[in-house]
Order: sequence, then C-alpha cells, then structure tokens
Amino acid sequence: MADLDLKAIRDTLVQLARRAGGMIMDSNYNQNFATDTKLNSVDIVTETDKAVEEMISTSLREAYPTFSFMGEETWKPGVKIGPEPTFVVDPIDGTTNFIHGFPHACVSLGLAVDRVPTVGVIYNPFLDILYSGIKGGGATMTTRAGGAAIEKRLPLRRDPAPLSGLGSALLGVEWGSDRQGTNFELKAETYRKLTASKETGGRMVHSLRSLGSAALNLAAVAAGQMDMYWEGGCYAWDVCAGWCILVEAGGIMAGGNPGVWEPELDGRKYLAVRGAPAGQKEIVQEFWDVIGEGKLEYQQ
Ligand code: LIP
Repeated sequence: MADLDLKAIRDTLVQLARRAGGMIMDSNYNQNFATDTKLNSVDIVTETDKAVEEMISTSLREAYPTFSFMGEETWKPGVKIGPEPTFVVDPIDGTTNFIHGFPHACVSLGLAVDRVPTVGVIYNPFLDILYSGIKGGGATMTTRAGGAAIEKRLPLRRDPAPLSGLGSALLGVEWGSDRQGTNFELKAETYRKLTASKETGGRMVHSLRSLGSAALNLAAVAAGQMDMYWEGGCYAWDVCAGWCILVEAGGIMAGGNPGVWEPELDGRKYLAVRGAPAGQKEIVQEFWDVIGEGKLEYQQ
C-alpha cells in the first residue's frame, strides 16, 4: 500500500469515468433499446453496461496489470474481494434510471486495498458532476459552469450541523429488486415506521429519497445533502467508490443490520451517515432501534 501512487490511480479513474460518461450519453438510452434481465424483471442490464465495463476493465488491466478487477457485469457468484489491490467497478450504477432517461445514473469506480475502500470516483454524465476521494486525502465534487470546472471539498458545508436525530433527518433508501419475502417486508415496514407521525409511533423523518443509485446516494450523504442512507441488497461495486468518498468527507459507514459497526465491503447491508461534529453514533443506534428485531438477510 505504501508504494501505491493513489493520486495517479485517482487521475486514471477520473479519465476513465469521463470517457465512460461519453459512452453513456452517446448511447440510445430512453429509446426502447435492447435490455436484458438478471434476477427478475427489475434487475436490468443493457448493452451499454457491458460495453462500458469492457472498456474500463481493458484499460485498467493495461495500466495496472497486477491489480485484481471486480465488475458488476462479469462477476461470478461466490467470488469475494481479496486483500490485494482490487478495482471494484459498476459501469452504470442506476441502470433503471438510465433506461428511463431519469438523470441520476453514474459510473462508479473504486479501488479497495486490504478490502478497504481506498480510492473512489463517481461520475454522473447526465448532470456532469464528478465526485472523488482518496484515503487520507479528502473528497471533492467537481461541477462545471460556463465551461469552467468548479471543485469543492466535501462536505459542502464548512461547518456541518450536528445530527439531532431521525426527526430532523433526510434519508436515502432504495426498494431494490426483491419485491417479496423477508427483505421486502422489512424494508416496507421500516419505511412506514420512519415516516409515520410520532402520535402513531413513527419517527416522522423529514422525508425519504431514492436516487436509484447506491453510489449517488452515498455521494449525496458525503456532500451533506442527505443525512443517512440505508440499503440492503446492493453489492460492493455499488458502494466501494462512494464509501471512500463518504469517509473522506467525515461520514461513517455502519452495517444495515443492528449492532454491526464495522460492515464488510461485500456484506451487502449498509447504513451511511454524513459528516457531523456530533450525533453520528446516536442516529445509527436510533435507526437500528427502528429496525428492531428484524434482519436483512442478503448473503454475500
Ligand atoms: C442498483 C443500485 C440501487 C439498488 C439496486 C441496484 P445497478 O445498481 O445502485 O441503488 O437499489 O438494487 O443494485 O443495478 O443500477 O447497477
């Protein structure tokens, strides 16, 4: 790890993310083009997902031949991330948004070292917003206005407010592709308890948001635009880049099930909290209390 040039790796990932963004915007998204499904009718993959992953994996193997590579479209069930430097890549995170032309899809490029998210680059080509982070080196968000790049450190607020509990929080959640069974029931019940009025036993959070992309939800928490993000069912490639950016912006990643303070990168159950001078652990505990006895049952 000591001899890895993380800044050079970040720069390579930024270049690739922008190139991939060009492929995404050049594709026929939102034009009834061919899609394929994986687990069920809402777990979608397109030719563009595959072409972008092919371009990224070929480029990264050339540039870093000794590193491992894990990508959403070529991963085989059972394969886990090892301790060696590993690129963890989602060519299009938010494929459902992509096919609907809903402008929240991104390229998510992470590097894990010792299974720890170490470099992260997320690029949403629809809105031309790029997020990046390097372990120990901070996180930034780059937008463009009038042709000029504007880079801001994350979180966007210089003095993030303390977290004062779920009652004043804006939370990211996702429905995922399971639409029946234990995980689905637990999600639906948790969303009900989070939003219901205090008089009826709920926490009455400010509201719930679903950006449709784990990476963009994590980027929003890192930026301080959402207070938390809870997801069960997504994979390491959905969260690796965003996790690095989140931590570099002062946020923490806990587990999606109660009691897990150190979740695994490929554990598939996550609870992210924004950077704040106080209240991070308390709001995690409060969220876990809402889950109660339930448990997300996604396996690695
Ligand atoms: C998607 C995630 C989304 C999650 C879905 C899926 P994809 O990734 O980012 O947040 O709810 O289960 O994993 O399939 O668009 O790359």
